[in-house]
This record gives sequence, structure tokens and C-alpha cells, in this order.
Amino acid sequence: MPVPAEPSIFSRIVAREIPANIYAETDTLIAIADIAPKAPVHILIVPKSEGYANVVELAAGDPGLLAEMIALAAQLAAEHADGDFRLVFNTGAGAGQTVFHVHAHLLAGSLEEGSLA
Ligand code: IU
Repeated sequence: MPVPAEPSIFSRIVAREIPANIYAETDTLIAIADIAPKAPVHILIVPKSEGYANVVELAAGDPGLLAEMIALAAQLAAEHADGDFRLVFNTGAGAGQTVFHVHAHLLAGSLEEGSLA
């Protein structure tokens, strides 16, 4: 699969070149606070590998890693809210995706109707 020429913002956070509030880290994933939160709990769950631009590519190429993202989302929602959560994968610029390194927005904690990332 093609490797992007420049590391993404998330790869630079994984490499500790840029600071972030890290909620969790595994061999394959990092979970960080979104700098512009849209919900009381707004955590980005990001594969450390930069190989997949969006969730469609990830689901086709490494469905096990997608399952790991969902399991980590559930764990973090239980730890930082009441366990209920919304997961958003913006897919494509027209849908609001700005970072083309796949990531899930975990939104939790007293969600308003329509509070999407
Ligand atoms: P999007 O789905 O690609 O639009 O999500 C990118 C998110 O990354 C967005 O919610 C930003 O607020 C967030 N973010 C961040 O947390 N830290 C950063 O340094 C940058 C973006 I650039």
C-alpha cells in the first residue's frame, strides 16, 4: 500500500514530535483527546500505522484492527463516561474528513441529539 510522503499529524503525535493528551496506547493504537472537542468526552482512536486513509480502506485491509478500535472505544467510554457512546468515521473531504489517516471520533457523556464531530 502507498505510504504518504509526509507523516500525518497523528504519526507525529505517535512519535512524540507533537504533544497530545494521551488516553490509551497499545501496540497498534493510540487514543488522544481531540483539540476541538464536540462532546464532553471526545477522544480520537487512531491506528499507529499510517497505511489506511479511511475506515473503508481499513475494513477491507485489516478488519481485526478495526475491531480493536471498537473494543478500545467501548473501554474508554466505560472509563470516562457511562459506557454509552457514538463512533464517527468522517470519510472523505465532503463529509468533513481533514486528516487522511484513519481515526474514529469517540463521543460520549451527555450527548445532545445531533452532536456529531
Ligand atoms: P476529521 O474527521 O479528519 O475532521 O478529524 C480530525 C480531527 O483531528 C478534528 O476533530 C480535529 O479537531 C483533530 N485534531 C487534533 O485533535 N489535533 C490536531 O493537532 C489536529 C486535529 I491538526
